[in-house]
Amino acid sequence: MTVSFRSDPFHSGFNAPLRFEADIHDCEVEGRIPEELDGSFYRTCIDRRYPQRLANDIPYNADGMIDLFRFHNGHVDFRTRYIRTPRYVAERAARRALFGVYRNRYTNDPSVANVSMNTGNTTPVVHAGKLYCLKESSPPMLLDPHSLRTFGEYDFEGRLEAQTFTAHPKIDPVSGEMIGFAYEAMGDATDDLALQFFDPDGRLKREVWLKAPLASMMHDFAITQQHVILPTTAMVTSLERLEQGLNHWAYDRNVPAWVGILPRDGEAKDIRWFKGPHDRAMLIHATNARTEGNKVILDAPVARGNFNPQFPNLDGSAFDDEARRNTIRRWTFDLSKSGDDAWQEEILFPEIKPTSFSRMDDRYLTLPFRHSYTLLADPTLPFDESRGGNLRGRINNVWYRLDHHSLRVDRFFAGETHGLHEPQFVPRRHDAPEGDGYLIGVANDYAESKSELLIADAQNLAEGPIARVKLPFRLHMQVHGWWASSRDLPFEFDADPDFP
Ligand code: V55
Ligand code: FE
Repeated sequence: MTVSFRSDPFHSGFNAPLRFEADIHDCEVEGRIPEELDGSFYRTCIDRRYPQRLANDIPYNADGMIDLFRFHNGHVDFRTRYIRTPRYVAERAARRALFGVYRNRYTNDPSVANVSMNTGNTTPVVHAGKLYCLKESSPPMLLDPHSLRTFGEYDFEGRLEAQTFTAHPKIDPVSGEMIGFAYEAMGDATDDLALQFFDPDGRLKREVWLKAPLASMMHDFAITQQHVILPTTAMVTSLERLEQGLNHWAYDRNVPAWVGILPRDGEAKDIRWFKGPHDRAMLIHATNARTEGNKVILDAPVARGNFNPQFPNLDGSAFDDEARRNTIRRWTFDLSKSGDDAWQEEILFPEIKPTSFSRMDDRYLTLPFRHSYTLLADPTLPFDESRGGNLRGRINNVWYRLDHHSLRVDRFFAGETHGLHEPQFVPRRHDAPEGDGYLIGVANDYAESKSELLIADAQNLAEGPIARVKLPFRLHMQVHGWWASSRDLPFEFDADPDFP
């Protein structure tokens, strides 16, 4: 069987798989990289090693790759590696795809019936010196944070009982603890949830089991200093769907959005489920939350309906492009009112329709904060179609800094042949005030078919990039990124003999 991606419209053009691994010592740079940038920028990406086995598979099921941009003394080294998941290893040995459609074990080749479906393709997270590459349907993949070598699937020294682990665990910047959760925690279509609490040294010290009101996608959650917030979505599944060989999720417009709130030191009986209207509560990523007295306040981009055309509507209706668009909302849950399971909603930036990508200065997670950073498509900004192709209006081309106090908006435009991935905020120093630092992230240059990492002054986005790290090839599609400063993750910059 030959390897060909020709019949695959998604994995073509700029999104064609890389299928190679690279090390670049001392990347080419335009402009000047601030010496304050000292640390590691990781990004997990999708990059199919083999053409998909079945036509109804989706990009979320592609193999995971991890990129590392390592900053020190104004220089940057780059490295990328496939994540050696058990699935990757099995397919590499067979020289073909053995796994079928997204999160559906009934569509896999019988030879891999007992092999993990983990792709690790969603988020890189560094905690207590360990690098995890996460997929919400599996345990973490553990990697060496320097060489990017894969150690394997990781169950926290046997302490993780849940079968899954979120792609979006949270690190409490005050205590250094990590909190994670699992949905479908006892396997496909189960309504079991588990919360995991880690000490600052990365040890899983407590797992709390709960029941969800329904088995639904729960891609992200939020924490405050006192509470854990667990939003369900109307993306539903069932064993019948899976047995029929269908995609894991369908969007059910009739399901209410439930949001569970539990004290961080609570037990299963302490959870309180709030109920919102399904039709305006598709939360994929949370920005930040805090507890003020009896109130829990959550800011997040939220859409009205199905967020991704790769998941069908359960009632067979056509995908609604308008309903997928987010607005930034503030949800206030009043814990003092018993018997009232609704919450208050305020739309902070009614004119702005961002993607669900939403980041902030992570040192202020759980705390009062001012700015968030988001990725958008702004079709009114120029795009040079003669050089970049017919992508005008179809790509994310701008980062916004949103001021959640003054409602002011600042914009970063990458250029008229460029698209952008999720931005990453990096503080100027570990003790700099909130928002004082850099916004960094990868851009696609569609004219050159190459990628670059852009660096902006987060307090002066309109000025454009202050430096560009130029790669001599294009990179793959990022899902999420992560910054680990050299204080949190020390490294020896020039010690690795594997660099050319
Ligand atoms: C998301 C992404 C995933 C996934 C489930 O953006 C949800 C949401 C890249 O994989 O498996
Ligand atoms: Fe995500």
